[in-house]
Amino acid sequence: MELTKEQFIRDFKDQLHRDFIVKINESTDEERFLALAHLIKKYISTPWLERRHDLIEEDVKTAYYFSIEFLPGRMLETNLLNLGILDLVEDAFKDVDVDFSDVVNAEKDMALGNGGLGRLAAAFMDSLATIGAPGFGNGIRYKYGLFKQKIVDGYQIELPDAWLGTDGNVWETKKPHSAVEVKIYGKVYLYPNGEGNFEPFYEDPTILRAVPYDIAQIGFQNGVVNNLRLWDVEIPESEEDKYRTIEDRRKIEDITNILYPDDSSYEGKSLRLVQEYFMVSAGLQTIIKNYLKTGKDLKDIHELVAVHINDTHPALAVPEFMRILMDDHGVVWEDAWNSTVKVMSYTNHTILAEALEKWDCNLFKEILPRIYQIVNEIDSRYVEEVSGKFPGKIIENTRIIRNEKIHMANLSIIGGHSVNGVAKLHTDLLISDVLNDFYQIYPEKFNNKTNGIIVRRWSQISNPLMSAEIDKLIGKEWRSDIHQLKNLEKFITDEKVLNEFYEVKKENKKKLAAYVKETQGIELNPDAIFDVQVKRLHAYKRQLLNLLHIIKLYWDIKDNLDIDMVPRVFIFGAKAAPGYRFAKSVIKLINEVANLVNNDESLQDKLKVVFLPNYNVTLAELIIPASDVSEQISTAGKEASGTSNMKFMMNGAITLATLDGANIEIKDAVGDDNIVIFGMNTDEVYDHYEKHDYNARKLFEENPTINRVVKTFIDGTIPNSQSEGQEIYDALIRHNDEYFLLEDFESYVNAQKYINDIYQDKIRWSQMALNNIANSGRFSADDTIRLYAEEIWNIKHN
Ligand code: 26Y
Repeated sequence: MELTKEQFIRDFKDQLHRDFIVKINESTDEERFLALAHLIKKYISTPWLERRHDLIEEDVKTAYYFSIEFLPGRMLETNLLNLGILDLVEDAFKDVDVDFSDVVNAEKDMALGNGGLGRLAAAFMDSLATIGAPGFGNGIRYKYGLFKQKIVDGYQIELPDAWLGTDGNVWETKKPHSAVEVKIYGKVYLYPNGEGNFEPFYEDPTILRAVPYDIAQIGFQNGVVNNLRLWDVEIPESEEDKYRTIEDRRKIEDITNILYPDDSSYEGKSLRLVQEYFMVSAGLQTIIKNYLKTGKDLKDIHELVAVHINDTHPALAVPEFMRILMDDHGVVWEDAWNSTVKVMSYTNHTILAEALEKWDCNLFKEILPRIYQIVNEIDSRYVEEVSGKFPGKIIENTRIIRNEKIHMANLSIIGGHSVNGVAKLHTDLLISDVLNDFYQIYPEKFNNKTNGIIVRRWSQISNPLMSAEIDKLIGKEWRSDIHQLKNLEKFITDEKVLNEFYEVKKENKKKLAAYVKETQGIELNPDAIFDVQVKRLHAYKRQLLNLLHIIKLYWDIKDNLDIDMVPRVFIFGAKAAPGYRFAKSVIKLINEVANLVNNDESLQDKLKVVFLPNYNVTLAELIIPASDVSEQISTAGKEASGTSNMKFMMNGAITLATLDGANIEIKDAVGDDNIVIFGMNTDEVYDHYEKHDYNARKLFEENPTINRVVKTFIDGTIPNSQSEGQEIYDALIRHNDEYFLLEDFESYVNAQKYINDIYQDKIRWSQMALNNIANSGRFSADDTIRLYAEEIWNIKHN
């Protein structure tokens, strides 16, 4: 946008004056942040308002991305950058003597998501706007985001994340005039209406008012402003007298109160089902209402509307779309179904069986009586359609209702025209294994869309030093055309350049070290290798394998205090689902090993272990630019894609990885010499499953290193962790090590040894790092979303 620094300073002072009646030098950072956010909203209000009107008037097909999670983190810098005024504002703040980074830090991290899936949804919002595509988000305005993690005596403690405070979120705008009603519970009776359809009659339903809050999604320097719509629940005025006690009211308010803190382990909690339906119903009613404003026929709605189901949580979009078309607008089943399938598409984000959503029929029927009828009908018609054409077993495995449960993935696949995985390997596994039965029936529905990241956030915003260095070498065009990073390859043998990148990394390490010193009181040596694993804590992600190796290093040093090794700092960040016992025990053990190691002077700082509490997007922006080694060590075949792997790569960290998820594509991008791969591949893992021949105890008994390391958990070496240590020992030895840590251990140790060796060759290491940066452009979410736009949604973009 066109703006001079002087004009901005005037606008900003006016805004502060109007909002808080305060002069700039007397204002707090929070006041400055709020005024700046308000000013941004003012700058974009016109294109934001016009966007939806234009799309409706011009009959432009629009995609609606439904997700139960959105994880944008902080939005101030992204918004300024995308408006094209980040540098100008920073400069202006210098002129008026305000520290811009303090203003940035006054923003709370918006964490309406657990991890990868939520972050991806937020990234896609940015990318949709950036490629100028008509794509809007639909989600829930949780009062409490993902819990805040504290560590007390080594244990994870969860505190509520009251991110909305008392004044709400500055970026949002409440739109009461767009509220709609959503019905749940009660009974429903159908009366034939004589036109081939039924008229439903609801007895005693609970009626909810769904109120949208909109958040602008600003495209990167292109004038486009899309919308993310988050729904909140209220009691409708007409129903007020039904809710007389605080308790009664709370039951309703609870619906949008909390984000479920589970990631990849499904629990059939009725409130979650209500959340899912609430969001989907409110969103779809609005979409259909807006479509009708075009004056077009409902049976052609698929020509202007695409609805995306981000994992199965919004899968009720399928029957709800049917319901609205049929019950509210009299469309007959066949036409409604034809449109629904063309409108809907679905992304699968996991192959872990425990994360596949299934709802108990009785619970489902009680909460969503009309939707249950429709799902039943979809199921019977599906069975009828495929029977005789496919083996009974395939039909049984793919139908929606089985063993008194509703299978949400099956509903999403049958009810849509597209199913995609999130990395090549993941999609291959869906096709060959997890969803193979569906692949037999609908091969044409399957496609891959490898995940991507917002490259601007993970370079320009979070790593300004590196970005300035890149500018110096290849000019600034890469900031808007990320593929130009490839031009950095020219410098791969230029020692001066390599040294400069090395120094940039060191500066970033010092910044992180200062934060660690301040928050944890632990001193870190910036010449050590910063070896980082940050992600949700889950057995399949194998933080425990990392810890086993740390314990091995501990014994190596204790055995030989003069050992020749590059000092190593292991950094962890990970939240565990509050009910996930094993994950919490791993956190406790990481913290107790940290205690043991960091306080043992005989190790001479060769080894340090840091667990950084409350890992979130904001902390990632500090940690990732300071990392040398990116730990991506999941059991092969388990991590659908991973996205932090891409962020680390972009910041010149070397990936230490199994051949899992997008790690494989990173390897293809950088070449075998610029990544460190170890461990079993997926075929070898599957082989163990088939042959049932894995024997962890044997490895434990026969390999002396493994033996010593594993025994460390139960022999009293690690302080204050007897029961957790026992639990981990049991998981590995008595329960046969479900994720094959012990089988991959040796290979991992060797890979780590290799890292130690090459790090000593500063030039070689820096070449690897530079190669990673130069090839990271291929993981831009802008490109990913272009493929969604072209191959799934059929929407226009620039
Ligand atoms: C049903 C409920 C328990 C549930 C809640 C959250 C199930 C799954 C999830 C979240 C899954 C998730 O975050 N999956 C991750 O998605 C990323 C984006 O595609 C992938 O990169 C990552 O590998 C995958 O674990």
